[in-house]
Amino acid sequence: MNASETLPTQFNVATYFVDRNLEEGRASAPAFFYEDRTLTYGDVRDLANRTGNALLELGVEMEDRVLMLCLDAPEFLGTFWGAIRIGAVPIPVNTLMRGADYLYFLNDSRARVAVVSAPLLAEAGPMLPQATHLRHVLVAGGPPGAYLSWEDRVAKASATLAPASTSRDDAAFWLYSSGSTGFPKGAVHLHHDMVVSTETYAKQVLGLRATDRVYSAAKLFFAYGLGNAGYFPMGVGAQSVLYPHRPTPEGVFEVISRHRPTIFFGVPTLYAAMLAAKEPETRYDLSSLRVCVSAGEALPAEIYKRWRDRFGVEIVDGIGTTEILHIFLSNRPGSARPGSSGLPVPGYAACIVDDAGLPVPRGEIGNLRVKGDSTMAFYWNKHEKTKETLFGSWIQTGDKYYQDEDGYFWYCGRSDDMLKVGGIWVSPVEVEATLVGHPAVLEAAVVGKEDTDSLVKPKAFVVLKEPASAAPGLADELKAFVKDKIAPYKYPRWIEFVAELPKTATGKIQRFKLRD
Ligand code: 3UK
Repeated sequence: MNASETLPTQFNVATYFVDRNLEEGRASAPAFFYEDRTLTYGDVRDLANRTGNALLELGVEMEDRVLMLCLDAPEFLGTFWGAIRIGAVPIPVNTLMRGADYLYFLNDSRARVAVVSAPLLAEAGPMLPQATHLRHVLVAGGPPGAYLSWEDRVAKASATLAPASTSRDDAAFWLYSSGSTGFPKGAVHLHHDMVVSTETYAKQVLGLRATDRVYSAAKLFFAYGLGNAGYFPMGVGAQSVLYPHRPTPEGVFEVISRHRPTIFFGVPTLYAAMLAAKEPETRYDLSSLRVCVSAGEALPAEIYKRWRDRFGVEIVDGIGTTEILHIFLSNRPGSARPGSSGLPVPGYAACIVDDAGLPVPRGEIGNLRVKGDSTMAFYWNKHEKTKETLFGSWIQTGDKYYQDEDGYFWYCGRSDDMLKVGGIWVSPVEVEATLVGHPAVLEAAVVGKEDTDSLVKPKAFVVLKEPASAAPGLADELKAFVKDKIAPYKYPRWIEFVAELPKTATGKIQRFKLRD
């Protein structure tokens, strides 16, 4: 699908996802369930317009960035759509990160305004005064402290707001993506991108329609969750369940039983943890589900089979990236090939190339390249990374794949050292650098190791400064040390003490030698 053939040149994507629902008569139809509240499509429109006006009153102009450190809550919806409506550029960021990460996002994006959910102020608060371009902070859902109250500002602002005259190719929002080395990269997405993902994957693979009710365990700040629970349902007038808490297996089972969604979106690690829960089928009712979706990392065939046998519903695995916005290779409900990533989503093309960019023979492993009109325009301020990633209409994902004789795509690992842990990026380099900050550690190397569910978790090989006098319990101390210093989900689940690390002649750690 090419947006230039279907969308007008002047196009504000907030009208497509917000206003169209009202034009189609859904003003009082439920759109979001949040805690004990129901937000109708009319409520969402008002929330977006009021937030947009509140941002305008703070001096936010077209193209200004607005950083969003938001839980899955009304402030996310209001800020995301309100900012887009005025032609500003919202940047939802991962709420599981640390203060230093937030300072980087603020300064790299030069955000003028930040909207922060109150519970996240404890981590981000100390960094806010150091952000060079930040003028105002709005705090939602709790005491604003030294900052402005999002609720106050939004309540006082007008609910009438004409959309800014953006073009379909203006920047609409950014999403940050981590790499193995260097700082995260801001993927710049345009006004037409969300339309493309909705018209292709959501409608043509999932068959999403107004009678669906979705629940995504992956939060809205991930590209995956943003589509699943944010703009996909709005694209068809469906309903979405927002859950601002940590998606533990029990919590997720409870949400599904209580809200009875028709589609559930998870990641393989969560499906494995839900399968390990104690007799969930006797305590929870999953009968509302017509399909489950998995992405973020490859879904092992074993988990697919166990889930289907246990709950009688299929998990449809598909691969997406932050840069392509959503899923571009996917299995189809009813005809999955377990363990594979399926076939290209209608509207996308995929090919496998060697390191020179030439197609490899069918069945051989190579680099995955994808063509589709939801792909980012570029990485903000990262020209070299952009050139290494985009090739005209094609983007190289960094994944190794092969295609079988029937055309199905099979994931074979990354071409860099990056790990996907519970569907979230972990850079071995960052974990190693953190471990080396501990006084007992001389050197460290981090690689992915499969757990009992065939899902990858970080494992650290550590060389100690004084191995002979290592304290008992040092491995646990090192795990706690990493959890305390960087985002906790990155900590090594196993630590093995070794006398030395395998290295190249130039002293570079050979992680591949540690992988088995
Ligand atoms: C890996 C997969 C095998 C792969 C995402 C759905 O995960 C998403 O985006 P990210 O930018 O990560 C992208 C990378 O994750 N990956 C994702 N899904 C699969 N590997 N099988 C899969 N099914 O390495 C890819 O390059 O965090 C997922 C929708 C939108 C997304 N952004």
